[in-house]
Amino acid sequence: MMIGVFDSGIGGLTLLHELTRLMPHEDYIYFADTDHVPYSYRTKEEIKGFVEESILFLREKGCDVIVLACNTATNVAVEYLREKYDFPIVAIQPAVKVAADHSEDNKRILACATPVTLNADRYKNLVAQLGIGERLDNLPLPKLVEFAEKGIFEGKEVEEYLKQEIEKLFSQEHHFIVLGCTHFTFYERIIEQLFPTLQALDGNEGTARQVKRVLEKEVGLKTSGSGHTVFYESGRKVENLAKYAKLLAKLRLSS
Ligand code: DGN
Repeated sequence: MMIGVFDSGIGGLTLLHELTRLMPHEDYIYFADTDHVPYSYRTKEEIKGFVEESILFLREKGCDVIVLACNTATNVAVEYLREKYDFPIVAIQPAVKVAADHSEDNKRILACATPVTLNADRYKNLVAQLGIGERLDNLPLPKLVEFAEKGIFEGKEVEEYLKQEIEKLFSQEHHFIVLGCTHFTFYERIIEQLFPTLQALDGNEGTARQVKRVLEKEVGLKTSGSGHTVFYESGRKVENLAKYAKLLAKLRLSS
């Protein structure tokens, strides 16, 4: 079984990590669209095109299922892609449902994502369906994607940015902070250290379980792989590939 995992850059490694924990014997191909990262300032039409091209590459490489490990891609492109293609596509989504299900009605939820995700109809419809609009605060944190892509995972600059942005909306009524961008998971510990009353939630574990369900139901999960992961990035580049393998290994060591 070959599982294709897509993100604009390194963020999807945090979901790939969950996938390999849950299904260690499957094979994975990770694709990072580093020619176009960050997606935060791109138009919806541009993002749709980038994501489509990337997932077709993963299909050509033999992936049985495609995982959008990019909330921005999900919110802009997943409907379009599912209408056009009949292979299974599992897509991550900001974990606002988990936050809603596990918090009391008088508690507020802070949801962080890219501006594209927070402005997308798909995300707004999800919030409306859950009926949590009144107790939800949305906070775009696009600079975290840029920090992560530059390999800056800690330090004064990151802490100051997080403090300044989160303090704009933070109150003692907030219980959960939703990390609605896969790049943000790298900063989970720092956020919880800076704001000890906040509990961070991301969609990685839930999405990994969903991939397993889809494989079992639609493709037939056979643990015949060797647990191997291959990395690719757009533009036929290779310069970041060693970095991805190292980061994935680091995530494994720290969990
Ligand atoms: N990792 C992407 C997400 O989950 O939204 C961020 C993409 C970006 O390029 N801004």
